[in-house]
Amino acid sequence: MSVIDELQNAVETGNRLNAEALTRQALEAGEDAGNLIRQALIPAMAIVGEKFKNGEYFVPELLVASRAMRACLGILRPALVPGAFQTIGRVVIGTVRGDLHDIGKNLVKIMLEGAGFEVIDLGVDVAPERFVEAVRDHQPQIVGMSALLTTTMLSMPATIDALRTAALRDRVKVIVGGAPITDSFADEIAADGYGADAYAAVELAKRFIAA
Ligand code: B1M
Repeated sequence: MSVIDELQNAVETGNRLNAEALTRQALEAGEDAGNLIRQALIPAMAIVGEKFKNGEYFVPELLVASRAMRACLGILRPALVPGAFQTIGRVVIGTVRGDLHDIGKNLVKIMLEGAGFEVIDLGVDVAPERFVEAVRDHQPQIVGMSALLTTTMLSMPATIDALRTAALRDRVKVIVGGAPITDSFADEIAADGYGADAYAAVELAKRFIAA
């Protein structure tokens, strides 16, 4: 079994200590941090989701797998966010109201920081008013919203409305993402862009800053 397969398996089964050791081992062997995320960590969480859907896994298994994933991301982070850099723009990011999923959002945050953005992370379960307050306080060029539940994705238009009501909508570009989000949903709610993954989100953010 390759180290990638072993790492995927360790995260999938929630074996944090093994996952951490394999991540360090892979980095020491010269594996690229981004590849480890793409080829081992993200597929592991996709399988965990499938098993949960099929009734093979329950919430405790989701929790231990996500704990392992987060631990690996913590190890990979320095390799993805290299040293000091010139800040190219500011992003306020959060997982929307009612939603506690933050692994994807954290990945987007790390990749944005790696690309030179300053990121203000509002965390999870972020109410529309908190996004508005953060835009007032930090004056970002970009607001990023993440949602993983079909129920909470509706907090996205609510947040965009709140920005509009506060007369802040025109001052920021809004990027949305997360498993249930699609390009057409982004259009429907008049977001400025949809990131299918963390890499797409970074490309969009760079494009908005350059425009
Ligand atoms: Co939950 N969960 N969960 N969960 N969970 C899902 C989302 C689910 C699809 C599982 C399933 O049924 N197959 C399902 C949602 C069903 C639906 O809405 N249709 C579900 C459910 C039902 C629930 C609960 C309701 C379960 C319960 O309690 N009965 C509950 C809800 C809690 C809440 O939020 N209020 C719940 C709880 C949890 C845990 C807390 C146990 C845990 C989260 C831990 C954490 O995040 N700290 C958890 C997990 C781990 C998952 C799955 C298995 C994995 C999510 C994940 O981290 N994926 C998930 C199944 C799945 O998605 N396959 C599932 C890896 C991550 C890298 O991908 O977040 O999609 P993702 O991010 C991607 C892209 O989407 C994109 O970039 C990332 C990749 O590069 N992206 C963006 C994300 N945000 C972006 C923002 C952008 C751009 C791109 O721009 C700003």
